[in-house]
Amino acid sequence: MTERVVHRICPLCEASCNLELRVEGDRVAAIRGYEDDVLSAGFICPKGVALRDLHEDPDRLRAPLVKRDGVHVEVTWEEAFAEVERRLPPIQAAHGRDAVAMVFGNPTAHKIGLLLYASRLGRALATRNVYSASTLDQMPKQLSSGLMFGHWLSVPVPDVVRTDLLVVIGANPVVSNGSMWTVPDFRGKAKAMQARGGRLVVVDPRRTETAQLADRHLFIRPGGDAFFLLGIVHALFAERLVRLGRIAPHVAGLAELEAAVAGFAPELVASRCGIAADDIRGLARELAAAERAAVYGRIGTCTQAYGTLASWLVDVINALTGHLDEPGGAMFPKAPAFAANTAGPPGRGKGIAVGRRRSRVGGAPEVFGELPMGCLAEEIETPGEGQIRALVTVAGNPVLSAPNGPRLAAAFARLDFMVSVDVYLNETTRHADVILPGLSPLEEMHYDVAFPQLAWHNVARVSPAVFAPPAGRPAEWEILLRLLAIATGRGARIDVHALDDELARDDVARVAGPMADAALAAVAGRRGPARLLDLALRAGPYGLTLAQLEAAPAGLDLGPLAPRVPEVLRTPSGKIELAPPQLLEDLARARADLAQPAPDLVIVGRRQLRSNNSWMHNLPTLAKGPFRCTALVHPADATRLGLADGGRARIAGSGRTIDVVVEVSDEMMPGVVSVPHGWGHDQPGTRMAVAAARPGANLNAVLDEAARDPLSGNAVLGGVPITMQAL
Ligand SMILES: Nc1nc2c(c(=O)[nH]1)N[C@H]1C(S)=C(S)[C@@H](COP(=O)(O)OP(=O)(O)OC[C@H]3O[C@@H](n4cnc5c(=O)[nH]c(N)nc54)[C@H](O)[C@@H]3O)O[C@H]1N2
Ligand SMILES: Nc1nc2c(c(=O)[nH]1)N[C@H]1C(S)=C(S)[C@@H](COP(=O)(O)OP(=O)(O)OC[C@H]3O[C@@H](n4cnc5c(=O)[nH]c(N)nc54)[C@H](O)[C@@H]3O)O[C@H]1N2
Ligand code: SF4
Ligand SMILES: [Mo]
Repeated sequence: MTERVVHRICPLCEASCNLELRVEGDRVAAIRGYEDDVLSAGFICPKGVALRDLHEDPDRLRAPLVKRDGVHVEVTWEEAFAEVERRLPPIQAAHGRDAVAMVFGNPTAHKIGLLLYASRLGRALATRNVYSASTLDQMPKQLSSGLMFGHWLSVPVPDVVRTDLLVVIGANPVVSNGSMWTVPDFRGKAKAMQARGGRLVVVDPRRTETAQLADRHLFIRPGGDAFFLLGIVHALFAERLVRLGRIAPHVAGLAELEAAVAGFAPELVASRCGIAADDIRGLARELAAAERAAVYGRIGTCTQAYGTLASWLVDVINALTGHLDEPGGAMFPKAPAFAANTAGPPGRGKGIAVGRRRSRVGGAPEVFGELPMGCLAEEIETPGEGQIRALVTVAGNPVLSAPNGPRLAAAFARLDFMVSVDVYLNETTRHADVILPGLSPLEEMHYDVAFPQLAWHNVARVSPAVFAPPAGRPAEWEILLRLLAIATGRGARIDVHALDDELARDDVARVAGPMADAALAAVAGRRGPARLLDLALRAGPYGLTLAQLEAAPAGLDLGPLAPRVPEVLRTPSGKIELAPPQLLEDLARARADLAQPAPDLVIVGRRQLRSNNSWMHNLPTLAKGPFRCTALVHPADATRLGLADGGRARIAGSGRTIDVVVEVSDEMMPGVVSVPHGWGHDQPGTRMAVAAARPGANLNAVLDEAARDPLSGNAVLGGVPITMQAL
């Protein structure tokens, strides 16, 4: 048997670790971290090891399924596409383009074929009904970054290897391995910071794994972040601690900002956020005094009613304390390809637009081309012009990942047609009439389109496929192109490679004009995502080629993060907008809410090392060990409510209930319960034997799909009032 060692970037989370695989014949014998990698330097987590389980999982779909008489049966690819062609175009013809909706899930962001080609399909469908995990996740951060810096992905990240003070709010990177921040081995980097005298401060309603590593942990009342951060901004102004430093000439709105935070002194916000005024002032002074410091906020600061305000204030504080765009502060990575903030004339741009259209039923504004996931069910259920009658899902499981999943499941069941590009028959895809499975990640090349734009260090890395795809199996980009051909009336039998040539030619002609032929000739011999990548690398800020990346399996080191203001900006003013009018207006909502008393009991989410949202509970190496879908309850709450450790309890919220196992823990802030999301694998008609053996409960069943941050449309997933009683 031939044995070989190959390298492959892990597609499972944003850390993007490069892994070393020992391969024997057509089997993976072992997986470990690749020590020479320029970004991840040997780091790996249990999910990376589980890539082998994923590759081998007998439940992972390898052939398309079509639902016949309520049961999913295997069919050929021709039959599957013929079924789509028989059913989708008539719905478009009878009811218009908006009658077909698209849902993109999290893995779309991790696979170049899905990301580049699902957006092609979305454009071709030309529907207003586009939904994604972004409005369950980071849309507030993208919106605040867009308003401040001019582009949706111009998001500053902590320069962790040079900072002396890192404040982490609503994130648990020791477990999640970082998000909107590509930072493999966060723990090692945090410890190195502490070893050189730096401090880690964590603000979280749970004493998380990251908080346990911290020099200081502050409990915060869920949903209180905007108030806490406003208190810091107020203190910075009131105590004359503001110093913009080098970016001063590039900043607009300082006076407006100072006026707008007038009513938010630390003493006034303290009870709303659950953090004492002295602690707020103390942190403001510490940040202002630190030579190098960065504030980082993540999903806890986004998935709440003031997500956009909180996301904005994080970067406002970085700017006011002289730490934005400075080494050791919050900096903008410079990606080798696909980054809008390296394209076009530097320093100024069109900025972003929101609300170009509104959702039909709820009137929610479009943000970054999408409508809030919380609007999807009502758009399917409500009759009238523009009602959704057909759905295309790509790598998404909203029945478990979106608030009020049960309502979504019922809505999916009444669609005229649903097609899912997905690798499992799960809680969402069981409603699909056709399921089209992609390849195993190990059978595809890999390049991270988004994450080099968010990485702790500038790098360029690509991985070739580890195994050749099985004969007759299309790649996901080919599946998506065939769907595109069906949706645009060109038929299921189209030559997808000719179509790909045509689309690539159109793209290049748009950006390269008369140089298009030369640009295409340079990448002749490439097709699909690899061609688009080669074109993007060549047009990128380092002028690289795909061949150069292929020749460097450990990656190309493009250097530490470097200051980019003003070149990175794409705002119409050419300035960093510290006080966007939409955000100042939204402060009125916060002001009116200042006196809101804390509910008796609220629920928040929790990520776990051996889990990945809703879809990796079927992999044996991850699923083994103690049952993890537990509700963490503070001892005082447990006593008050008569809950016993290990006992069962019923959680009621938003008019629905789930039953959970209680784990009494003083990690929790009193009055806050923590339950992981992505569980609830007890639906009939799914095919995930390992997950079904220990299904857990769906946290999102007790959350409210109508609760949103009105600016970004992002779902409120934390701080939701619940009641709990022993069973
Ligand atoms: N209450 C609560 N809810 C949450 C969160 C929370 O913190 N609390 N977090 C939210 C966040 S941040 C996110 S990102 C979402 C995630 O929610 P989703 O976007 O729904 O993503 P996953 O749950 O990861 O489900 C991934 C889907 O993609 C499929 N899949 C896996 N690999 C592939 C592949 O290679 N190709 C294809 N085509 N399909 C694949 C899986 O089978 C599954 O159906 O959940 C959100 N929901
Ligand atoms: N192992 C593992 N890794 C993952 C994932 C996974 O499911 N498993 N999911 C991936 C995905 S899709 C994402 S988006 C990232 C997310 O990455 P992180 O943002 O690091 O996500 P969490 O670990 O959920 O951390 C969120 C923290 O916010 C806290 N919190 C809840 N409500 C509030 C609040 O109102 N204010 C504050 N300040 N804190 C609050 C929670 O207690 C929790 O500790 O992780 C990714 N990585
Ligand atoms: S940290 Fe993320 S990228 Fe790294 S091995 Fe684990 S899942 Fe894969
Ligand atoms: Mo996410």
